[in-house]
Amino acid sequence: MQRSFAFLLVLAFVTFTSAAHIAISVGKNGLTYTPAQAKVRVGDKVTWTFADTVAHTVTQSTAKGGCKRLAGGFASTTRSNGTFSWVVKGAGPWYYHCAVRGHCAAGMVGSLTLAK
Ligand SMILES: [Cu+2]
Repeated sequence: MQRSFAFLLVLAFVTFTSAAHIAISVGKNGLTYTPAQAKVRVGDKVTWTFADTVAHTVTQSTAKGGCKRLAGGFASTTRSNGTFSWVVKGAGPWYYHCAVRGHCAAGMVGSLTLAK
């Protein structure tokens, strides 16, 4: 009885601390993020991987589908390789776009929303 209770405690601990790793590719399929919409949980680590011949950014937006940078929001540098990561905090949803000239207007936007 005592042993199974300890096991349950361990199980609960593992369940509550297992943050997921969300992978999003940048520019792999044109001016897009793949996936463009991702479900996340608080504590998850989101990693965008840049792999394109042209440079892009991951820049948090002020509004859904918007091309304006949110002051104090997450923002990567302009790059064509490497990664940018952000750990989910707050209630969301979070919207982001590519700040390279013309890319956001061409539809290069993404969103993160909390999984129910
Ligand atoms: Cu871009």
